[in-house]
Amino acid sequence: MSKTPSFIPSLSADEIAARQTEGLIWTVRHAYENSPHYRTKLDAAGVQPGDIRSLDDLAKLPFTSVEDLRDGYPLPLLSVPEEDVVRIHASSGTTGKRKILAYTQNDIDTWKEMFARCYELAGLTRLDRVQISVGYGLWTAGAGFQLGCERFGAMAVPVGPGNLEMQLALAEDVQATCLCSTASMALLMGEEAEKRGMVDRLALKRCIFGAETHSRKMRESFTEKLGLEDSFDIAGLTELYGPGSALECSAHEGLHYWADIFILEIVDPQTLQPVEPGDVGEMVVTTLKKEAAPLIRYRTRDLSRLLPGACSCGVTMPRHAPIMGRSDDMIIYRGVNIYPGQIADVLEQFPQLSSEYRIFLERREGRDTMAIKVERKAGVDAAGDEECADRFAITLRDKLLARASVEILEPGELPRSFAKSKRVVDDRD
Ligand code: DLL
Repeated sequence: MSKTPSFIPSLSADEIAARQTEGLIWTVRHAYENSPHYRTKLDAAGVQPGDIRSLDDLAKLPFTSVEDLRDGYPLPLLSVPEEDVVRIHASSGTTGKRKILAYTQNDIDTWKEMFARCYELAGLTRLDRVQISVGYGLWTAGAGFQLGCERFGAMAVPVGPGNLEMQLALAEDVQATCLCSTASMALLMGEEAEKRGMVDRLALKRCIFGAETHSRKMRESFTEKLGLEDSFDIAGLTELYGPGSALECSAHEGLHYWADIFILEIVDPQTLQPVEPGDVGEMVVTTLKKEAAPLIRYRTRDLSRLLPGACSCGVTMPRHAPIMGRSDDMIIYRGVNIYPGQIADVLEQFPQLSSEYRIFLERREGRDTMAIKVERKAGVDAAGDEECADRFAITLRDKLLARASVEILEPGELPRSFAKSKRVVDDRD
């Protein structure tokens, strides 16, 4: 077998900075000259392409946000003639209109290289059999995992999500070694494999999972139920090609991101000023070679932090922490700001409960109420439910300063998802 080539460039910090400078200068000129939308924005901010000469000049540039994607819909930020567009992808978007993004062939090729690096970082070889159990079609997920897998040279098994019976039968028949899915889908597969007592017949060693936040508990649960050796959190968003912008390495000390393909800034979402190195803030990305729809200081709404210092795995690409959630996921409940992930954190303290939860918000007689539904783990005695629910509610009150009613359901009773789990049902106005 020919050796798997290395896709991950070993660049020093100076080399990365040089590529970022060159890419930034190119991107601003390209966007200014070819996108009426960017030209108007940059003119309004008093910035001309010639003003951008170094990475320090990034701060002069205006931010781009999801609102900018509405302008020019269905091909927002388009910066190439339409004949150069070879594909579009879309994501549902949290607020109303879907986000559609266009790609040139070079954009697809960049994405492909970026993703091949992810498979390499996750320790795959060309002999791996990669079961791709995320959505194909308009969503970037299936297309991204597939492109990267073929470029890397492993065997893609393009199943798509859903149909657990078929997923497991196929995983057994082809002896798939790597599962690519959301954390929710991996959990579903694990639960089903456990129910059928078939984990010993599976050959899955790794799972590359992403597209949503996950808790340690959720990861431990699917790792154990699927009999995995290791799992890797993968990040990405439609606006930035799709999945594959960053991946955890086997050291599990954060996600390496491809700093020669985009610049990542972390800013305070209120002041839009950079946070102190290592502090949590909103992830803002600027692409360095994206042609069809370049991003200039695009506000992703995702919250994370940079992890300074070198990684013990030896890869020189910088790292960010796992994505903690989206600023627009924040619930304001009786004047307190709560992120769904904080409920997951509380769950970590209750070994008798599963990783799953749902938050229900209602307004009754002018007052907000919050009900949290969690699940007992299989094999745990239901006699302890009442005491456990009381303790959960007290922990929530102490940690989040929020009063909620807590209900403990039977194992597996909460709805499961093949894609991204919906954790919050907000029925307030
Ligand atoms: O979810 C792309 C993707 C597919 C990534 C499969 C990884 C795996 P969108 O539908 O545009 O694209 O949603 C992007 O999902 O802004 C984050 O809020 C969230 N997200 C993506 N990856 C992670 C992750 C895909 N690893 C939005 N952890 C992003 C937490 C994630 N959240």
